[in-house]
Amino acid sequence: MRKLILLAGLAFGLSAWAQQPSQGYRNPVIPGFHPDPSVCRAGNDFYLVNSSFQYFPGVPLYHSTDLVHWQQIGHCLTRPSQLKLDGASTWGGIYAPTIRYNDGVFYMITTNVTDKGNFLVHATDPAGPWSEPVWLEQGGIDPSLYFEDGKCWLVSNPSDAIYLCQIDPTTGEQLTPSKPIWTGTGGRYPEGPHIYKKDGWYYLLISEGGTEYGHKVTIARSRRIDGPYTGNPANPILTHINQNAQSNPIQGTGHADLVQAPDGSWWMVCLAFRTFGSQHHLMGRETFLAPVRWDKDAWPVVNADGTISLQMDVPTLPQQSLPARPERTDFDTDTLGHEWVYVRNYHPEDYRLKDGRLCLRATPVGLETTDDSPTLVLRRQDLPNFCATTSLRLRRASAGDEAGLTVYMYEDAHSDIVLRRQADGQTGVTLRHKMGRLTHEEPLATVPSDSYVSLRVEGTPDAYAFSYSTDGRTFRPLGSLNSRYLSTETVGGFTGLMLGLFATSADSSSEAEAQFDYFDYKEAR
Ligand code: 6LW
Repeated sequence: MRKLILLAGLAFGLSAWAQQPSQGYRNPVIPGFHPDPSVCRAGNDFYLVNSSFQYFPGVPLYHSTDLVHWQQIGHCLTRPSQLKLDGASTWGGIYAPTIRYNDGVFYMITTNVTDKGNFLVHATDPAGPWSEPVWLEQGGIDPSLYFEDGKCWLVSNPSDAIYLCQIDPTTGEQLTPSKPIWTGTGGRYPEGPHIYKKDGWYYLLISEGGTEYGHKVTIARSRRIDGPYTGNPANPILTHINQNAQSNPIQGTGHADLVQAPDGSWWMVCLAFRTFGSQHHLMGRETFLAPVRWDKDAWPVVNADGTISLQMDVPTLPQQSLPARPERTDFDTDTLGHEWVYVRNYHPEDYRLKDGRLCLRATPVGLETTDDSPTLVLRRQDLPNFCATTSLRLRRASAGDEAGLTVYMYEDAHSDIVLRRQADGQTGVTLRHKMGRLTHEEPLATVPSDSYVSLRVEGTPDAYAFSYSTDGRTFRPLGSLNSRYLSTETVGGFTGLMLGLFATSADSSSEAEAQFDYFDYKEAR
């Protein structure tokens, strides 16, 4: 009997050991507005890029060794000669990029819908510098590259099909006619194609259904790169449009890319959005990770049932956590971190870091115009619950000059806490909401001119609450906004909410400058 108990104990112990909780991870792996992820591997390192639309620099670039923890190492498009964003809005500028590594060279290919369409840049060091654009002939969006035997193939979607051609990636010259190779399984907008080769098959991964709630990932294969391609009978391989994901807070799963780790395991990165309460989302499309089972000669299976979750209890590569992000930006460095971006073709001369302050020159370009680039520097909202605070003063301001803190989706959708110089020399603080043709402003409160005033926004999935303080301790409420009014479901667009610091002048003769002492951004619970 004792032996039996011992044996049973051993069996229990062994099975508990076999079911050791894996390291697991949380999705999204890159939170906040990070759509259209594409990933490649070089040795033990993974690199990932996202689309960036109207923002400069363009195409954020991340590095990881475990696919779970990603650190931004820069952007691919950092010079005006690589990125023209005249008039670009949330539907303009840079669409889905692809990153590939071949023979010691990194390639990033993308579309600037506001410029001449598809182009690639290349670099030997992914941290840059990246080359000048090499413009390509084949149109459509979501270009991707596939390299084999010294040849370089390009796929994109010039019409409602995926087209393939061979190119010279150095000159951009198209070497073969564009050929349609697959239209997908009938979902609208077949897009986001990537080609991989495995077990003698060419696999063509695409997305269909549009980048909203009906999004899905499908796959086809062929023995020849130019087809004919046969769809997987089990398509879609990832979607949340089905019953098994109807209550999942993650929706819109699509636009995926596959990568194989050094240990042979396969992984998928994709975009999706996190819905809150009444089915709205605020932080744009984010980057998610899923394990993929891909047996020899078989079709790939994403996370067993083609859905993903916030908490992923699966084995991962050995995880390397990153240092915690500082909550305070003191502006005591020579340059801003990679997380800060500008809108359109920005004017570097309007931004100065000096004596621990970020100084913004007020110009007559308002936040609501697409004609030019306002003095506005932003970072992504990547926490559902946060508190952001800044402290600023207006210098040399005339009547109507203003500066402040904005919760910004794009020029037609933002809420701003504004510090404004009045005609009588006093300074007012107010809250202004801009929703398309509707502008609403709360009554002004008066604050001391020339001294620092703290402005704060606290965000939850339901509301943004705005307040100010003249002593940095006691905050007085200015008002709040139901977050739904700034959500993608309400205002549309391809981007997500950003937190921005801005300065605008009433006329071009103004010499006003806003001096920001710090920017705090912390998780609130
Ligand atoms: C992108 C397309 C898409 O180019 O949305 O989600 C477009 N997929 O593939 C803009 O991000």
